Amino acid sequence: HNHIDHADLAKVHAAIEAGDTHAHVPEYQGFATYSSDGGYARLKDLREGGNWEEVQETVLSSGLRGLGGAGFPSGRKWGFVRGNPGPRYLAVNGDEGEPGTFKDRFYLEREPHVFLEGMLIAAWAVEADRCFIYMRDEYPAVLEILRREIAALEAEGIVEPGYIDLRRGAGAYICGEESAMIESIEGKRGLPRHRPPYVAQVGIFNQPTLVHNVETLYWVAKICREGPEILSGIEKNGRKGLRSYSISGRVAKPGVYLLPAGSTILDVIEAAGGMAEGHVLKAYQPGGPSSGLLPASMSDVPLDFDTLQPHGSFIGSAAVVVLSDQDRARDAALNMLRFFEDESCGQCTPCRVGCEKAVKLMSADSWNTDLLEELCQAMGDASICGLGQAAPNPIRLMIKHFPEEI
Ligand code: L3W
Ligand code: SF4
Repeated sequence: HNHIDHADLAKVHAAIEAGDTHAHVPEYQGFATYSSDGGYARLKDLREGGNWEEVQETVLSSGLRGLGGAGFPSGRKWGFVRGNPGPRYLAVNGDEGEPGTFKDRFYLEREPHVFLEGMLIAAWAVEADRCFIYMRDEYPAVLEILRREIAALEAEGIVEPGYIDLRRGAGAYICGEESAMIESIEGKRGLPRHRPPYVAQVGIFNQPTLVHNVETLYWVAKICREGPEILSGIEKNGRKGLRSYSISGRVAKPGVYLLPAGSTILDVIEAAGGMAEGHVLKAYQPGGPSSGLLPASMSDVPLDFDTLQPHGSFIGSAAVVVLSDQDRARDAALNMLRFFEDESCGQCTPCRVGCEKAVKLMSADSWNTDLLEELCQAMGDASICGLGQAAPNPIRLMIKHFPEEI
């Protein structure tokens, strides 16, 4: 992990093109190192006389989209939240619960202040009265780092004591769904709300709330310090920007790899040191279990927002899991549905009962595909939130691509 100067965009891009995918990330950076490297100067400038609409325009022109999974244009959210009367809040979704996703942890353990500065810039832009960081309790090191570094910000007078409220999740996947997270922050059981109203209008304690994923805010700081070109200036296979792929499974070197957003599964595997010895690519999960499994024959699709939808999948949080000739796709798909069955909040019938029925039907030697298709339709059409709506994806993709296994 070589340290590369933050301002030196050309070097970062050249390093990435040369395959040094971690080059831009220095070793752990505490407050002293970050601030001596120019950290928080941008925030101070903005607070002293910046124009939030100019910053919003910069973020929009970078092409930054929500990196928790849904890919909503980040800058547009600022306008929605600003459009509603205060007090307004900012909530950071750090409940990185998607199986296979560990990119937020990667950045928080190395560059916590890039994320924190991005959060404070966004909070400044929407005039947030308070910031809540909802952090996964399964990341004890991250919690310790954040406690320490938030205390440093308070000691340095960058934020008032208590302005940043660090909250711990308790291990429920559904609390990563933004409205369930808000319920949890309010001290209630994490049940997703119906939308509309969107959280930008009615969020924490019914106030307008800006919700961003950790990595999204990390890039807000990078964009504000180095310019929108850090994302918009890189292009591959007709796609612009960068993606932090969390890659695991049958590869030689699992980890987080920052690659151009137009990368294919073959590029991602190559970055991860190739396939594990003795394994041949059979299938891959492109973006969390809700994205299901795609066959090796689909290895030329750019793994980006919008490119996988026509194939019944999506990139989500870019959690890539690689399966080999030594795995059965049906076992992995069944495991995905078991996960959804466990994690369904139980609030609505199509998801609560649908996941359970799907697990039973998928456990049969031979699948009743007509019944499964009917079940998928009901779950997709009638579930309240993304968990139940996307749970059918692994089933449908199995029927389409791996009929010989089912
Ligand atoms: C105001 C409108 N705001 C949309 C906002 C909305 C939210 C964002 C996206 O995530 C994804 C799924 C998987 N006025 C608005 C508006 N918004 N229209 O934009 O909203 P939405 O509904 O498209 O998606 P979502 O429910 O936020 C669903 C992914 O999440 N997923 C991932 C889970 C786990 C992780 C992790 O561990 N990091 O992400 C699971 O399914 O890709 O597409 O802020 O309020 N008109
Ligand atoms: Fe809960 Fe599932 Fe309904 Fe979402 S779809 S509200 S997780 S029961």
